[in-house]
Amino acid sequence: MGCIYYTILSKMKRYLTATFILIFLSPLILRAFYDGKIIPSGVSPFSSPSDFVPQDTMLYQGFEDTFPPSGWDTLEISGTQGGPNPIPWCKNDYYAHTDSFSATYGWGYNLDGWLRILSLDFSQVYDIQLSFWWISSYTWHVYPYDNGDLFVEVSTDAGATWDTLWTFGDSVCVVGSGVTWPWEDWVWYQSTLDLSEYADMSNIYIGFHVVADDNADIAIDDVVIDTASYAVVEKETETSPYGTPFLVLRPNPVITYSRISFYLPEDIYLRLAIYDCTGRVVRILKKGRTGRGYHNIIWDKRDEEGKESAPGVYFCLLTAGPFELRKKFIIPY
Ligand SMILES: [Ca+2]
Ligand SMILES: [Ca+2]
Repeated sequence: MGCIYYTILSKMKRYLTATFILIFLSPLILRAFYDGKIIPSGVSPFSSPSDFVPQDTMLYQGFEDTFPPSGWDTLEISGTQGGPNPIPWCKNDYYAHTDSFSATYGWGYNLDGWLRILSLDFSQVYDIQLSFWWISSYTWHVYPYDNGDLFVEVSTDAGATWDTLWTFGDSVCVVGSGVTWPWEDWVWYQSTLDLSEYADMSNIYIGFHVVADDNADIAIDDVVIDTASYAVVEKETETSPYGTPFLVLRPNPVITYSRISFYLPEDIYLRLAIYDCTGRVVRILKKGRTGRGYHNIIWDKRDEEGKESAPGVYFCLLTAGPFELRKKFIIPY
């Protein structure tokens, strides 16, 4: 009798064990063999999620707190103060556009002074817009005098060389009835500059640069950098319902190369890139305006330097306007 009970219990145990394996472990087993390759445990896609957090405003500065603000500096090449307001760039309450303070640069002689934003990281963003408010005197900077300018300049080599993107304008209008000047003395203006050409780059410097002699005070306030980012959405689309984009990567696992195919329902700005499992960009395959329809790109496992990518888990990410598509793939050992 005891023997029978033992046999039944033993069978039940085995049955229960098998049931346990089927119910609890099968999703894990299936997942492990997903894509035909065991995924190393503990590898989480995009282990640096902050790299991929959607970001609309990368920077806002109203000059209300510490000066220079954290991540900014001032650089005075030359200059002699002319009036009551100090040089170089500092925080003052004379000309605030919003709240109490702005960044100001007093008038003077032989002026060459910078207020710089240091080391901006545009490597994960696109559609970069810099906007800022500025105020000064048309009379002293343009007409009838032409005693100086404010420039906005951008450096991609940590301040060694600069591209001038903007100045507040030196065009002279005929002053008279019915003719307005391009800008007025001591009126706040907002200017917006497109910095999208610096997308995918890091360590970008932006300089507000005064070059002047016997000029007028200059102030800036409410500096904003707006971007669109390559936010990852949990979405993998294999099928191609017409009117929605899709992304396919075959073969996967990638042995020697893979063909990346995608469909765009409209003519759109896109970025197609390969990332490793830490979120690092391995290779940017395509960037720029791309026509509606089907596209194919062959990827040869190589990174930007031409080096073959190591075995592991990777992602192909397509960002196109409102669409973000992601494909996980593997380079096997
Ligand atoms: Ca302010
Ligand atoms: Ca000028």
